[in-house]
Amino acid sequence: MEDVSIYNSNGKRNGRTLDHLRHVESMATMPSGAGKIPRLNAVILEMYRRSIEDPAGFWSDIASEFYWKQKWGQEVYSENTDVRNGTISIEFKGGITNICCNCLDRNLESGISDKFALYWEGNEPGVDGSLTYRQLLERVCQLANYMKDIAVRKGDAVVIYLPMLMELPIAMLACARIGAVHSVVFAGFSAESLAQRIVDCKPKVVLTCNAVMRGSKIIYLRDIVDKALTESTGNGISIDTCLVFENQLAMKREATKWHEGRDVWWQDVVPKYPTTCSVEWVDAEDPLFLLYTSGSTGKPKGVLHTTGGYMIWTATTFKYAFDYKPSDIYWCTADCGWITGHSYVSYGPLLNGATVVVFEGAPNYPDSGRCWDIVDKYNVTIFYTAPTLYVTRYSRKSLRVLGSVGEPINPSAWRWYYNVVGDSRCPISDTWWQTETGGFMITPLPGAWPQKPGSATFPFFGVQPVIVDEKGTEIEGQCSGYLCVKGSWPGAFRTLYGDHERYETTYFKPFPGYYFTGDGCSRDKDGYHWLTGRVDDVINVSGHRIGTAEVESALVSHPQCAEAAVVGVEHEIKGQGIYAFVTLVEGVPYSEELRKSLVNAVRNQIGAFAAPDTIHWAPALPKTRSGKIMRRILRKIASRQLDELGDTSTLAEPAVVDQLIALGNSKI
Ligand code: 6R9
Repeated sequence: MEDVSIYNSNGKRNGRTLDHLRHVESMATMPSGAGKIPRLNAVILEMYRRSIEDPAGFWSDIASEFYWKQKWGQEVYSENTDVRNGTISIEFKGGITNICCNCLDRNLESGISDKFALYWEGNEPGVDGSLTYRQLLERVCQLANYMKDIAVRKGDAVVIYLPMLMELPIAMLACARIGAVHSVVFAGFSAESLAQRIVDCKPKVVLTCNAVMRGSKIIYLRDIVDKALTESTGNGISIDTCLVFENQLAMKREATKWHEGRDVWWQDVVPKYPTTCSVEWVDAEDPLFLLYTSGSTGKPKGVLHTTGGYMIWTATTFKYAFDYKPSDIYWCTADCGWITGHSYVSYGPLLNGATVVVFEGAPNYPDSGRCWDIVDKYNVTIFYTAPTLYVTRYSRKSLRVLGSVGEPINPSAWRWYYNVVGDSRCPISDTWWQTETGGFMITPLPGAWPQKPGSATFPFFGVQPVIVDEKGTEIEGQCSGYLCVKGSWPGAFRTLYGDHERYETTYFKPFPGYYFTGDGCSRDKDGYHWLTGRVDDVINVSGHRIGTAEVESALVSHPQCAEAAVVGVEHEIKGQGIYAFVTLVEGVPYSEELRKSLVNAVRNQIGAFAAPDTIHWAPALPKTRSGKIMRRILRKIASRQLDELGDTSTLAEPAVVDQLIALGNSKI
């Protein structure tokens, strides 16, 4: 291994040292418990080195394994000077391809047409289904043909509001096949949130189903869409077609409310279409999808991903971070309504020809052993979930690799996952990434280097994470600060839909020259990365990203709420819980009823998953003299770290703090 140098002659590239990997090299030559760490380390390190020193060559080689109608030009780079201060972005410029063709047609040609693409496990145990690669392609083509017939064209937006039925990945792939831009809205979002997204992206068609069972509860999705469409019409958006899948397990069509002329039963039209459909070839930089995510202001951001880079990124990260082998059975518990479901239920695994378990239900229904029953039933070998998933019981024999995502996993949870679930056999890939990054950014690669419980370890190929201080100066060695990324990577989002300025301000202005992640991070003496959570006003509840501003605006829309401030607090099960300080309109008394109605306002405007766990009545909020709410203090009060309130002297009315503490104690 001594022959492998991970540096160029001066140990630098473009002024950047590979210091954060220097120690890994030394570890690779160190005897470990199991003797020398395998040769793989050196191979991986060499790949990483090349990905940084020769990104064009590195990504071109990988991209060549995919189908391109026309190859990209000489350079995979493009100068994106206006946004990134000259930083290159990796775009496969000039390439023409289609991601659906790469997920399906290309894999079929490689001879896996009868391999299972999807195993579907319904809400009720015993209710299931499956599709081979060939069958999946046929379903996708039928829906694609239908959409073409109702004049959905390349570049048109399609909103998908579906639960985890097989029709959800089918719908995504069908859009991709015809060059339409899908925007999946998590089926837990309320009508108002759905309407907001519809108004923003103006889809040609909305795809949904009549209802779904979530645990023992029924949710009438079509009626939610109906309400959202009525609201959208009020905002000047008219949608001609709403395609409704009849989800018979939840509700028969006879019982479904209907908007004649607009609503169309999926089963009445789609199966009539041919099972082949030509591919719409798109430019590598043509948009693939929009996914709305929370930011630090009230309005959700339409994160836009394009085709070529995203395809290469999700495929490659999936393959390496999960050490994917063709015989694996892979299950990711995320819903396709979030980025994890886009990249690691649909695209990443299907691009690799993997067999994917799609689970409709809730992890604790009918009981908390459900997840492990599913692992056993399908012999799942790679299991990818959020640390807050409610899991008990014991190890499962089939498991080989475990993944974690969504929030920092604390060392004791890590050990539990490793020892109990993985039987101390399975490496854990703690994958740090974001909606914006398209795929994994910092993650262990199984077996490549020693793990540390709770650390996401090192960057994926091509990623250069940097930690900066308040002034934006890069800090070397052991340190903690703001996590940024230098340079670009293929899976990077390209803009915020309709608001490129916000894209620049949010991500590239805070620390000029870098992409700012919004996360805090520390690096230990061995160079391992430890994510410490968001440093902005975004909270992570059970792996769902929620902007405090969104919850606040839902609360203040309540006629009796004068002001609200929301912070995240540690929560045993959800990772973070939502803690809301609420000031009522003058003269309105506190009451349990009012508390409930405030929580309902959030449920109705965002969705049940964003409902506050605690409402803390606040006669007033602590503000600076310029009127800014001091969230730092509110966070301390919420987590009862009262001896850590810090300097309160800059407050306009310091007494407010004591009042809040007193009220918190009385637990109203
Ligand atoms: C993939 C996803 C992104 C935010 C991100 C960070 C947190 C995700 C993490 C993690 C620590 C991990 N996050 N993975 N924190 N360790 N392995 O979750 O995307 O919904 O956009 O959330 O989630 O705070 O900034 P998204």
